[in-house]
Amino acid sequence: MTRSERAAAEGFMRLALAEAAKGLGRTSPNPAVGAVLVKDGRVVARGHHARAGGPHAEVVALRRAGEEARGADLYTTLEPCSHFGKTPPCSLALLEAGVRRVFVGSRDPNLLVNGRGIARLRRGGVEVTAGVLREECDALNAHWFRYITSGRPYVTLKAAITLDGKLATRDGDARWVSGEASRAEAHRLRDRVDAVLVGAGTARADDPRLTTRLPRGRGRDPVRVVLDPRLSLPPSLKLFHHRSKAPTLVAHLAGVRIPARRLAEGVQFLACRERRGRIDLHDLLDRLAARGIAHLLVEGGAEVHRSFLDEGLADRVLLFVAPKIAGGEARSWVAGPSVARMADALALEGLSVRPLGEDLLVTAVPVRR
Ligand code: AOF
Ligand code: ZN
Repeated sequence: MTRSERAAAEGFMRLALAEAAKGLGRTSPNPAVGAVLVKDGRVVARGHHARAGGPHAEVVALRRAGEEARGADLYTTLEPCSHFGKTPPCSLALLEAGVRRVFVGSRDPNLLVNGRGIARLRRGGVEVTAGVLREECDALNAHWFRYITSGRPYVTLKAAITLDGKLATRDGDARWVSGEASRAEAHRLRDRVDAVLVGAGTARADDPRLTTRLPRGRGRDPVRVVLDPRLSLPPSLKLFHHRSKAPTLVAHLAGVRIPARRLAEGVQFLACRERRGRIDLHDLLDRLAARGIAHLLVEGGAEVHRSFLDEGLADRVLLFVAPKIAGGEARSWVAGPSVARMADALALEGLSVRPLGEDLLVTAVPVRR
């Protein structure tokens, strides 16, 4: 490809990425995928994958294009599939429709596909260019790549903190640490993940709803998960009552008896294995994955963040840092004892920072040891 051809391909792939983003938080356990069909430099159809079990992005675009698809180029954020799953293979549909060239963003790591979609297209005489805006396409589905290759959800730890790393004041006051722009972003985040989790301490202290509140009632609620190992939380909490289409899952230790009256509340109970007196997070994540949860947002508190970090189960950390200093013995966002030597501190990489209103949004990835 010449430089100008690559620039043009990237332009169309950006449109496909925008299509794909429409599905974020709605397609699990499937990826968010977008596709654009182009003929003579003009977009003839767009499509995205809207929900698991529904038609794939490529097929949505093909249907919309009709006869116009013949001789057109397809730009898709993920390699077209080659398997008969809930729907027939997209690579065959593309061949039948007479698409001329295919531009692919991410390679599909799903063992059912994994290069076979591209190979099938090439065998059928279609020219395939792979890896167009690969980084952006991979980033859009980072959660799904983790899920499909390891069978456990991708975990994002989120906290709103002061400049000195505190979650709240000495008295536990946290209203509010971050500004309005950060809080709005936190709701956009809930809209895009499959589930949100908090520990019992946070559920008790903050009584959160964990729903998505976006302007004009847009957005959808994630599944709500609360860690309540011994079922000691009061049933009056909003989590257990506040109406949502999304269920609330109460993770508890296997063997703890569920009082009959609690079964009537409409929440679901998840019996988990015990590890050192606590809920075994590996077991919990397996159970969430089995329910099709590919992206889990952990919203605290400090003990829970600590446990996910200690277990090596945090894939990404998102910190909303507010220009405030709480000082003294107020709680840090990560509980537990400090390391003795700085050389032993938990290291993170891939640090990025962006301003959000008066705050900063800091993103980083824990280094795997
Ligand atoms: C999607 N949407 O747009 C594309 C996917 O069970 P199925 O038939 O829906 O197949 C799901 C797999 O298909 C998925 O894991 C991924 O490997 C591949 N591509 N999936 O849900 C799409 N293009
Ligand atoms: Zn497909």
